[in-house]
Amino acid sequence: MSTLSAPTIVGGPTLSQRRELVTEIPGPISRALLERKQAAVANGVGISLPVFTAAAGGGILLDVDGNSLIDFGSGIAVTGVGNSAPGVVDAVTAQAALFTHTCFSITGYDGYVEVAEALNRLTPGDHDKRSALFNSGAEAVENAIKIARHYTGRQAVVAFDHGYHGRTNLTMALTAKSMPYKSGFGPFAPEVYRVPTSYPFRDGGLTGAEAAKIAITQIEKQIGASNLAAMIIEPIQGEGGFVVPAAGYLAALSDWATANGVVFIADEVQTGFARTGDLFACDHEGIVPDIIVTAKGIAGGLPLSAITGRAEIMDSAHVGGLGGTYAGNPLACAAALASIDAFENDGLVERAAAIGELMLGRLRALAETDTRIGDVRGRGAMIAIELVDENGEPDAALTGRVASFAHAAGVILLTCGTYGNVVRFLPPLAISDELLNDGLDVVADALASTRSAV
Ligand code: PLZ
Repeated sequence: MSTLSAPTIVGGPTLSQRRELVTEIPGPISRALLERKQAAVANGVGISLPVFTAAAGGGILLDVDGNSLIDFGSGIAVTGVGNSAPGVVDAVTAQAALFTHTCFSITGYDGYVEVAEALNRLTPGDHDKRSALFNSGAEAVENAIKIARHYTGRQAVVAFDHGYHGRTNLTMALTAKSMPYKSGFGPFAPEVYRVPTSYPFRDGGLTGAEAAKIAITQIEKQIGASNLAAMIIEPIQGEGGFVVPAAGYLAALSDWATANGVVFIADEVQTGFARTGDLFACDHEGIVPDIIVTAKGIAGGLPLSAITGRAEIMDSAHVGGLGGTYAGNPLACAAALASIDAFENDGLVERAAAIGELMLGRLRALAETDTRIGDVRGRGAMIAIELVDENGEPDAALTGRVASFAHAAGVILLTCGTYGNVVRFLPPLAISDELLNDGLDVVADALASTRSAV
């Protein structure tokens, strides 16, 4: 069971930390807004749970109809410190009153430098580091690849089966799954290659060393190590299904990369900043990437991303080669500094680990009596169940029904996975045990209800 209680940061307006439905989901005001959305917003921009937000904080999202929903998504692993966390709100408000923008490449400001210093200090490894800031995860990934190519003078990049790195042109090429991310949006960037990964539930239980050997052999034979600028991998795959690789897999890849002059890039956009019960997922296995990509959890909901890496690699790009109008925006930097303060001083890493224990315990107990839960996995506050049919095949339809049941009952539940059959849990670290348990009760009810329905 969870040992640590939720931190006192509740966040946002003082919201009652209780699930409560006062209308059907979505309620009438959300439905009216949805109609306006359909008339005004491009069709490709979907909403998986079509309620509109009035406020959010702690483990609760209050919708415009007055429903209090349990937040098991954190806006896809973003609001780890809480939504509208008071420290973040204060820092952003104070910064907004001073100046909102200069463009860091025109005139500097200390917030940007302070975030870079914090990242250099906190990311894995004691070597000399440099950081650069951007807006989105995809933009940071693009820049990591740019720098790796510039530094190595090589062009090829390796990504992995089930990987997700974004929706821009280069990152679509790096992302594995076609629908909905890539289909019809090509052609994609050249010199991107994909190799198998370690997926213990689906690869017959290969050891980390065995899975790494398969990937490395394919790289050596089909690309050639001397052509390879970088390999990019999520230490725990996010959109691909919360796939935790077998022990030793990441280390084997990273060692091979080092031996072959290949830049090893860890995409910690989803796993970073306490999410997995360590500050970074690489920390679990002592992996020290050449470049680490961070975003999402870094700034409590403000758009900020970063790359941090070995000084000699990061400094290889010429002055003026990196940048962007809004990259490292002062409001986002202020939010990041307040968030980083909370990660360091408010016990959030420990809280994430405790959330993981609670969730894993309850989900494993459910799996004991329900063979449709093929796998329970994850670390810290990044946990998932993979749902399968009687033949062990991915059951995306069941997964959709479980999510819909939860939504109707007032729990924001996300799905993921190459096969669309993974239910994932990404609660804010400010959530209480009571809400966690209540939300998991709903998931248990959802599974029970789908069992009785034919
Ligand atoms: N790398 C590992 O998880 C974003 C995608 C949401 P951006 N994942 C959520 C969606 O449907 O668009 C992500 C990630 C990893 C990169 C990214 C990209 O980050 O900030 O969405 O560009």
